[in-house]
Formats: sequence, structure tokens, C-alpha cells
Amino acid sequence: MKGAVIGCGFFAQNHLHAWRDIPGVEIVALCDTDPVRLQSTARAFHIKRTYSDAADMLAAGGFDFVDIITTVSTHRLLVELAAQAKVHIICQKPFADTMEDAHAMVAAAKSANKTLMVHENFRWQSAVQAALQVVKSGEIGDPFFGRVSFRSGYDVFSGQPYLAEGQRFIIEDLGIHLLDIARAFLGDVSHIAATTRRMNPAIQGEDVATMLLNHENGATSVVDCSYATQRFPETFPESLLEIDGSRGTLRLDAGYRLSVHGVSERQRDVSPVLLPWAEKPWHNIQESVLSIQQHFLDCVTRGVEPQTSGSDNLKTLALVEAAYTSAEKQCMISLS
Ligand code: NAD
Ligand code: 89V
Repeated sequence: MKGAVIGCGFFAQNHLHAWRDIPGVEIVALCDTDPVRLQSTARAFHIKRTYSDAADMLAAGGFDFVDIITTVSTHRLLVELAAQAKVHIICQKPFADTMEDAHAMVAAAKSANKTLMVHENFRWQSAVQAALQVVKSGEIGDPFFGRVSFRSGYDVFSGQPYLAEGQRFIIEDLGIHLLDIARAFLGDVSHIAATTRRMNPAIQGEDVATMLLNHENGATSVVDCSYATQRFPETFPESLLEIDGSRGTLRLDAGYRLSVHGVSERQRDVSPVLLPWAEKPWHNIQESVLSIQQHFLDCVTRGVEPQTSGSDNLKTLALVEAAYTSAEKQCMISLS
């Protein structure tokens, strides 16, 4: 399978390392509007075809899929161009700025009869997958409560300066991952209520959010995130989990410690592997990039819908929108 990449910035380096690790896939073309990033990435990954215009690259073709690793405002245009070029598409989160754009992208891929997956990688972290396996095995019974928590004081702004500039920050950038994890454990959501706060005066958007979710199956979850939490040891970028079921409980605590109190009581270390190109503390996220890209290729090859397809991601994106509305209006929002 041959692929092309649009966007050679901060996070694209992880995608490119991961593509190189997956047997049977080759990235044959690169595109970035920034010539310096384009050429340095092409040199680092030995990619010969380079383009400053995505339309030119897609017109030239010669690949089966495109990986879009640009920031959100460009996604709709690039996804629609890729759909017109009849290639499969994997697109970074946040998928869209508006629900209208998200629906348009899903429709474009559908009419081209091509796979469209959102690169929603947090559920693919190995520690989260280990916890999901316990719940799916039925060992803790019917889950009725969940907590997904990410609290950190890590400086994300030096690597990703745009995160400090938007009117929206933590729900749109990070909460979106945690809402997707809550959906993976407890299913779709009927109502959400949220509060937000900005603690860091140097940024524009909110850096603290607390969300309460009613799931369609009757379960409740709390999804809380903060980049204003000075803690020791620092847990970036770990998502901590609590799941209570009718027959037991599960905890994913700091330091990747998974505790299960079900049929038996046990604790195990579910730390991610440190891939040769990865570095701590990002190795958790970097490993999940490899896993989600492998999932994308498996689904394209088998012709099945990926877990976080464009159409599935509409539900996560709707939660993000509803969380902001709830925080602004100070009320619970129905998703129906
Ligand atoms: P970045 O700004 O460092 O890189 C984006 C690159 O895209 C830049 O080099 C820019 O020149 C290029 N670009 C922009 N518009 C373009 C266009 N029309 N055609 C070609 N190139 C274009 O951003 P980043 O930090 O790499 O983030 C990219 C995306 O990845 C964001 O949506 C971000 O939310 C997401 N991200 C996801 C994770 C994760 O774990 N899933 C982590 C970090 C970032
Ligand atoms: O995963 C992300 O989207 C990143 C970070 C972990 C910093 O929030 O932007």
C-alpha cells in the first residue's frame, strides 16, 4: 500500500516513523506549504516526491491513501480534495471546527466510496487497550460508572504554540480524546454537562474542564482534564481511569498501574513499550500512533469500517460542541 502525507509539522514526525515501522506500506509523497519543513522531513524519511500544494500532489496520484496531519481549519478542504482524488483518508483530530464541516467530509468520502478515519489515537494507547480488554471480558460485570482523568502541568505550548492561541483549548484539543475513551468504555452519550476555567493567563482558551456524561445504557461518567495542575510525579500524558461494574472495579493509576478487583484481585504494570524512535514521556502517545495506523491499514485492506471512522467521530465531536454550549449556558445538554 502506498501513502502520501499532508503536513510535516510537530506531530507528523510520529506518523512518519510509525508508517516506516508497518510492513507493506510506503509513504511516496509529502506535502507542506512550509518549504523548510517539507525538505527537512523529506530528507529525514528519504521521500523523493515533494509538493507545496496538496491539489498538485493529489492530481499526480500514485498512492492509495492520504494522511492529513495539519491543524483543524484546513481539514475540510484537504479531505474533500482527497475524496475527489478517490484515495482513502486518515485525518488528524480535531476532525472539524464545526459539525457542518464534519458532516460534509463524511459525505465526501462516502460518495467517493473511500475509507475515512479520524486519527483518534488515545483509545489505542496500550494501557487503555489493556483496561478495555478487562471490561470487554465481563470480569467486572456491567459497568455503571466511569472516570477518565487527565491532569497535568506539562508545557504543551512550546511544541504546539497554536494551542495557546485559540479561543477554545483543552476540550477541543485534549478533552476530545478523553470523551472518545469514555465512549469506548461506556458507549454513546445522551446528555452532557460541563464547566470550564482558564487558569493560565498567557493563553486564550480554557485549560481546565470537568464534564458529566449520561450514557445511553444508563451509565454515568466524569471526564476531567487540566493543564493547570502542578503534580508530582507529573503524569503527562497518562489518561487515568476508574470503571465500576456490577461485579468489580478497575483502576488505571499513575505510572501505568492497572488494578482489577473482579473474579480475582490483581495489579499489573501496563507501561507502553519505548519504540526506538520514541522518547519519554511521549512514548505512550507515540506507541498509539503506530497502533492506530496499523488499524487503519487493516480496515482498508479488509474493507471494514475503522473504530474511529469519520462517521463515528461525529458523535465525539458533537460531545465537544455540547460541552462548550453547556459550559456557556450553565445547563445540561441533550445529544438527541
Ligand atoms: P504543526 O503546526 O506543527 O504542523 C502542521 C503542518 O501542516 C505545518 O508544517 C504547516 O505548514 C502544514 N500545513 C498547514 N496547512 C497546510 C496545507 N493546506 N497544505 C499543506 N501543508 C499545510 O501542527 P501539529 O502540532 O503537527 O498538529 C497537527 C495536527 O495534529 C493537529 O490537528 C493537532 O491537534 C494534531 N495532534 C494530535 C496529537 C495526537 O496525539 N493525536 C498530538 C499532537 C497534535
Ligand atoms: O494529543 C494531542 O492532541 C496533543 C496533546 C497531548 C498535547 O494534547 O495536542
